[in-house]
Amino acid sequence: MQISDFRSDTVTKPTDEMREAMRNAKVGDDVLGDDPTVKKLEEIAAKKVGKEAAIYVPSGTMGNAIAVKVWTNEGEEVIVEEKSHIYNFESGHLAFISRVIPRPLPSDRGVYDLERLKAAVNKRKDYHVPQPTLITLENTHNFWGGAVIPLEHFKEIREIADRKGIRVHLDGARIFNASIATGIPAYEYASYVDSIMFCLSKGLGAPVGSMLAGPADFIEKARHVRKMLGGGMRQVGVIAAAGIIALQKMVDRLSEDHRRAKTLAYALSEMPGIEIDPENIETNIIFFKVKREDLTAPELVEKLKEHGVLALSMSDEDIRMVTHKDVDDGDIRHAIETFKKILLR
Ligand code: TLP
Repeated sequence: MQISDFRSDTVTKPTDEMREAMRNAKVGDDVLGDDPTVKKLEEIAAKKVGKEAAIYVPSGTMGNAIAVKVWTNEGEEVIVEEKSHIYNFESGHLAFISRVIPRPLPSDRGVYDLERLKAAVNKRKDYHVPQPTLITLENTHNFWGGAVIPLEHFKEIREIADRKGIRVHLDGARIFNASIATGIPAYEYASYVDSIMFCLSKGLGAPVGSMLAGPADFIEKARHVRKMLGGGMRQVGVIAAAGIIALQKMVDRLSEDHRRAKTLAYALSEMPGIEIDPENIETNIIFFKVKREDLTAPELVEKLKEHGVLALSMSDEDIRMVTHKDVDDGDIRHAIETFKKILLR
């Protein structure tokens, strides 16, 4: 049976070129600072996003957790978007590791309401009141269906943060999807934030790892926190080698994933009992609602699976499908035909 896996872009397998680079990677003990492949990856990554330095971390979650830990003191407030990954889907590290108070704010597709944001930032200086010291942003925004945050919004947030002297951290797990969708280089988005985390192991196809980039002294502190969290790895050039290929060779092809997501979204918009606005699909993530008497989202996911189409149900009504390098036009046709079989009966 043909298996078409739309659960996430994290399911992508390393390319042959990556495996070859991994086999031949020059390695050393990275905790002692002498893995040349990791050093090279960190230099390339910092340059890509226009920051002084970068550090290789095992996961996006660890990258975000380190950033919050370095920028904040316990008891301070961190502003998060209410559907953001850092707030909802990272096992509560804001509270557990950094001991900060998340202040969730509503948004329009990941774009904060500026008045609400200003009010949250301009808190009364009073010893009763926890003070915000960090604003977080997510681009593209996962649970807003891969929405791209406009560059203009980055400028507005920078201004608000600067007026109060507070930091901005970008969860840019899929920053290159945003960049390919808009033509705006990743370093331009990153120029408005103090730190950025981005993933190598999602659409870019590397097997493991994310990068955290920012000012050199921030990255020095990040090295200490990474070690504390058990993220210091030894001959890790073996996987960093795949990360280098991810950054150098796998960015431009993301446009194919975006095209396929659009095709799938338009087809879904014509199915009975499926709610989706295909115009909103800007990158590689599709969320849609199942509004049928006879079928919940988890039940539909089960039926899809019987035909080899894998998707994730996110609630009783919501399904997420993600396109990536390991699903091609044939997989899109397979998915559309399967939806028809199930829904047009
Ligand atoms: N996202 C995963 C799941 O956790 C949902 C996925 O399949 O999309 N920021 C954003 C915006 C993310 O989407 C993710 C992972 C992370 C951070 C965390 O990255 P990892 O999984 O490497 O810890």
